[in-house]
Amino acid sequence: MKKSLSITPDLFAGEFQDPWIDTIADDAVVLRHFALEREETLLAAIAGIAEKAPFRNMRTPGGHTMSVAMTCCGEWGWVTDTSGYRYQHSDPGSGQPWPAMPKVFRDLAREAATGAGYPGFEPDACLINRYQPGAKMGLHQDKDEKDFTQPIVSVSLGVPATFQLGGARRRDRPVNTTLTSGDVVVWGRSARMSYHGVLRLKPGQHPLTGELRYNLTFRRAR
Ligand code: MD6
Ligand code: FE
Repeated sequence: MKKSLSITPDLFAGEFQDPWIDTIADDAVVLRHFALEREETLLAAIAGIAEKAPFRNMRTPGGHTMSVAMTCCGEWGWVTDTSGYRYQHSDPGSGQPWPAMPKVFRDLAREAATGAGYPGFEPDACLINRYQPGAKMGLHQDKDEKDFTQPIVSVSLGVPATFQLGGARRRDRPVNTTLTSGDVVVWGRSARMSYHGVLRLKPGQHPLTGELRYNLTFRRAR
């Protein structure tokens, strides 16, 4: 806690906390600024992964090319092509196993999950999303995992984006929240199957990522 000079009463002692927690829905929280001190380390790790497994714009089963570029690390990588969505051990681009999940990633995911009430989270999959201005992620559910009792931990880096969190039905009206660099979303339990998406990225600048936004999504796939 900050020390205050005795001539000014410390009226606000304890009221300004960083990081802090915002609850955006039942069983869905944003740990604001939780990863802020690790931004540079995380971005360096992303660059290392992308050297081995480059970002690519994958195809959806419907035949569209996603505006968000993706790569993966960890035991399981999430992929999509015209035959569907799935988790697989290898990068379809190279045929090689996905790069290992860096310790800085695993530690962050576990600490964030613990902070949100999910101790013992051990992700085996990390999807890395890269948004350029204009990129977006339509409303979807994350349902390709095996065990829906496991939470999802999602880390935002770079340019801010508007995240939409709806309900269990696509038509449920979403709530919008702005995610800035270092914010970590953790959800599970009753929110685990909620529809969610990211609005078109607005032009912006971040000192470490330029015009880009990155998102790390940690999951237990199997
Ligand atoms: C993104 N996130 O923030 C996309 N999914 O770029 C997701 O699709 C997501 O943030 C499940 C849980 C948290 C998420
Ligand atoms: Fe998702």
